[in-house]
Amino acid sequence: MRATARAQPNIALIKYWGKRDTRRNLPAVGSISITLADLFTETSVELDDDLLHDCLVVNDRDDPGMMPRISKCLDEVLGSDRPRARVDSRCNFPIAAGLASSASAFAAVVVAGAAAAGQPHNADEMARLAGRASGSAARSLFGGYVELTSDDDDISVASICSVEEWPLSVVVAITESGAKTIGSSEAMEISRNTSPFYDRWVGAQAEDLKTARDAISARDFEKLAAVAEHNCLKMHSVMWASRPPVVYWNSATLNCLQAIRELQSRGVAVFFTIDAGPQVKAICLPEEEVVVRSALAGTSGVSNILVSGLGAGAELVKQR
Ligand code: 2P0
Repeated sequence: MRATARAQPNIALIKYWGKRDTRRNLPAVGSISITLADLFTETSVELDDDLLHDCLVVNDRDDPGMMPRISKCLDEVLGSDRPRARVDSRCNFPIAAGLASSASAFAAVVVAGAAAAGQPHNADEMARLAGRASGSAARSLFGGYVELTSDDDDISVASICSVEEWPLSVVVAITESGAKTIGSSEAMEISRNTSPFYDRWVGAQAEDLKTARDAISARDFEKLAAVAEHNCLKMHSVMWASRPPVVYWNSATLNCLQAIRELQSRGVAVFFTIDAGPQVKAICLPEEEVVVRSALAGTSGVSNILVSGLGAGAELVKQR
């Protein structure tokens, strides 16, 4: 009745921002992401009939704040009459700082929870269940380049290109390691209700998805770079125009963008993306990783650098 799963976070190149249905947590738009290899969450779920309530430990500390979402997620996987669970999670990168820690956390808990109950692993179904807890988590069930499609009924998720077919590197510039000021679920609703650009954002997404899909299948780095940067800046424009404004950037975020523009002007194959946090993710060809890392490490306000290749979807590590 105990199982351990490992999941890697993913970085969206074509972003999810806004929900069509908050009750079922259905995204208003599709998205395309890359799953990372070297950052991970490893989670054990132990089901125990004698336990009176669920408990959650994250990085060796009780985490009652996150507990209700984890409990709800396990209810989705196992039904609410399930045995209570001891959940022990370990994460090798900063949590809740815009590095997609909820994506790897929920992907891992869904896989471990199902395995602890002896359920078969079906990635499509696991992705749907993880997506109810956190939209981006659905994408971490798959490796490489992943597309999430959303309609009025549900989501579907699939890998559209493998890591081996197009290996890229991701250099993350950490500009602030604390938790973000406003969670993405709440911020998305503020944008949906108040941003004058929200409807345009949703309306233009199909075209960005197609451009990115075409760029990935042609391994066209420049085309992918252009559409990913455009999509990212559009999403942040929607946020900035919300009331109250949703601004995740700090001055170092902008310094990093400038450093990446400078690299691009020298012909370095790199582009940026930024999520619901102030960190900057630089995506580059593997042979450019050293120069990108060094440029961002020397940028004012950058406190740490994480580097990762692309990796696999969530996997079961242990079951007993
Ligand atoms: C993404 N983000 O596509 C976008 C880009 C942040 C900016 O998905 O409300 O934690 O739990 O479904 O998945 C972060 O939002 O949101 C996110 P919920 P989630 O990666």
